Amino acid sequence: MITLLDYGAGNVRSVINAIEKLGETVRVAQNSQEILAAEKLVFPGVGNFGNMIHILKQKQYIDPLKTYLKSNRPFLGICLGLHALFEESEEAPGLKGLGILQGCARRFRVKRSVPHIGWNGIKVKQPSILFNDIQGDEKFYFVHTYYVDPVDPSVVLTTTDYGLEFVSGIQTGNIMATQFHPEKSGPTGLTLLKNFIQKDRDSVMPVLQSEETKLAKRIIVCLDVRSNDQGDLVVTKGDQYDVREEGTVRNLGRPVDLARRYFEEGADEITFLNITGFRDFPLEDMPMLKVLRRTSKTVFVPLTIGGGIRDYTDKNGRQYSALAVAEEYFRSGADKVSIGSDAVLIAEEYLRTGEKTGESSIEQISKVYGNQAVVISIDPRRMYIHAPDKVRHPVVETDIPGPEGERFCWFQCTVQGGREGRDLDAITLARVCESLGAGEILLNCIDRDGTNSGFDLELIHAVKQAVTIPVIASSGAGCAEHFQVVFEKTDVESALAAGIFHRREVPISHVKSFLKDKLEIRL
Ligand code: 1PR
Repeated sequence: MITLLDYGAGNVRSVINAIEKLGETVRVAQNSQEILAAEKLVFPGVGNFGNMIHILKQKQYIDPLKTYLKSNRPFLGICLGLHALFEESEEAPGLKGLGILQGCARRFRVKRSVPHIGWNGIKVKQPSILFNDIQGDEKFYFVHTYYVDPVDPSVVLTTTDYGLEFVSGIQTGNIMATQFHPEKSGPTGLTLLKNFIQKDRDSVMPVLQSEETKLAKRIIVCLDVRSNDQGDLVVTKGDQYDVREEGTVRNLGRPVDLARRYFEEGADEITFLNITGFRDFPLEDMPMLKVLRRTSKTVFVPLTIGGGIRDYTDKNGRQYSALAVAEEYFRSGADKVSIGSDAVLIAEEYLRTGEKTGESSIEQISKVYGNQAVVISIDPRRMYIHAPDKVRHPVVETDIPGPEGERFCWFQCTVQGGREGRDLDAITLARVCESLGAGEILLNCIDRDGTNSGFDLELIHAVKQAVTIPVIASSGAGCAEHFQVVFEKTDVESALAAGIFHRREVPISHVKSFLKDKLEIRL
C-alpha cells in the first residue's frame, strides 16, 4: 500500500493511475495520522512553492511529514515534493520549507527558455533502488522553473544539464526525490516508480553514463475534440479551422482510443482542444472531463487540455471562475491547461489599462498551479498590407506575398475558433501573456492549419524571438522534413501536428527516426 500526499494542487490523478497500473493500491492521506502511519509515502507536488507550504500548514501536515521523514521510512518526492524537503525557495522568499535537507530551490537564470519543459536525461551520481532496469541514457519529463541546490553534495542522486548542471534527484537513506515526473515519463518512468514500490530491490548504478544531457525536441499530437451532430464526442480536424465536410463534422476517431494509440506510438505529449469550449461551458461538459479521466489511466506522458477556460455565469446565475474550471481539468488528469479566447480579451484589457489586476485567468491559474501549467493557445491569421507603417502592429516583411502582391503582413489574433478577428497581433499577445504568468505558447496558424504545406516559419520565428518561454509550433505539418525545418529555422522547443497523424499519413515513429541523427529527440 502506497500513501499519497495530496495537498490539493496539481495533477495527482496521474500518479495514482501510474501506481495502480503497476498493481499497487494507493491511499490518499486524509489527515496527519495517515501520514504518520504510512509505510511508503509519495509526495507529488505541482504548482507554486508558497501555495504548497500554506496548504501544508493549514492542514497541519508539516510536523507529521517531518516526523515521517526523520523515521527514514521510504519516501518519494516528485517536483515540488523535492523542493519541499529544503529550507526555502526563491519562488516564495521568507517561507520555510520542511528543512530536512540544507539548501534552497533557485530560479533558472540561463540563456534558454524558462520554464525547463520537456524530456531531458540524467547523470547518475550514486546507486539507488530506483535504477533497476534503467540503462542510464533514457529521458524523463521535466517541467519546472526552479531547481534545488543542496548544501551537502552527498545527497545528490542525479544531475541534468540545462544551461547549467542542476540537481535533478536526491537520495539520503530511504528518502528519494526527483525533479522530473516519473508518472509522466512513459515506460521508463513507470519502471522507476515500480522500483520504488517493490520490496527488496538492490541499489544499483545504471550501466550507461551520459557525459552531457540534452533537452529533446518534443513531438506533440493534438486532438481537436467536439460533439458531432449525433452528440458523440469525436476527434475532428479542420482545413483552416473548418471541420465540416459536406455539412457534417469530420469524425477521425474516439478521443480516448486515439490518445492511447499516440502514447503507444511514442508521442512526447498529447493535447486535447475542446474546440467548441468557447460556447459550451466545460463544467457542464462532463463527457470531456470523462475523456480526460479515462485517458490519464492509459497515457503516461503530459496531457494538456484547452477550451472554455474563462469565468462563467450559468443560466441560474451561478458564477464559476476560470480557476475552478482549470482545477477540474487538473483533478481529471490534465498537467497543463491552454487558454485561447480568454487570453486575447485579457491582453486587450491589459493593454487598455496597463494594469495587472491579479484577477485574470492567466494570473490566477499560474499563481496556484505555477506558470508551467498555463499554456496560451494563439489562433492567428495573416493580414497583408502594402507598407509596414499602415498598422500599429508589429509587421514582418514576408517571402510569401499576399493576394495582391503585398510584401508585408501582421498576424491578427482571433477568438472563438477563428470566427472573430481582433485588433491585436500574435507577437504582442504572446509578450503580454508571458508577463502575466503564462509558461508556454501554443502557436497555431489558421492559414496553414490542415494544409500539409509546412509550418509558418515567419510567424513562428517572430513570436519565438519575442518571448523567453517555450513555444510550440503548430499547424501545417505535412511530412517529417517539416519538423526538421521548423526546429532548425526557428529554434522552437516543440512542434505539434494533427492531420498527418490522424490520417496515418506519417507515423510518429517515422518523424522520430527521420529526426534522430539530426536533432536531439526522445526515441
Ligand atoms: O478559445 O480558450 O475556448 O479554446 C478553444 C481552443 O480550440 C483554442 O485552442 C483553438 O485553437 C481551438 N480551436 C477552436 N476552433 C478550432 C477549429 O479547428 N475549428 N482548433 C480549433 C485549433 C488548431 C490546432 C491543430 C493544428 C495542427 N486547432 O490545434 O491541431 O493546426 O493541425 P494540422 O497538423 O492538421 O495542420 P478557447
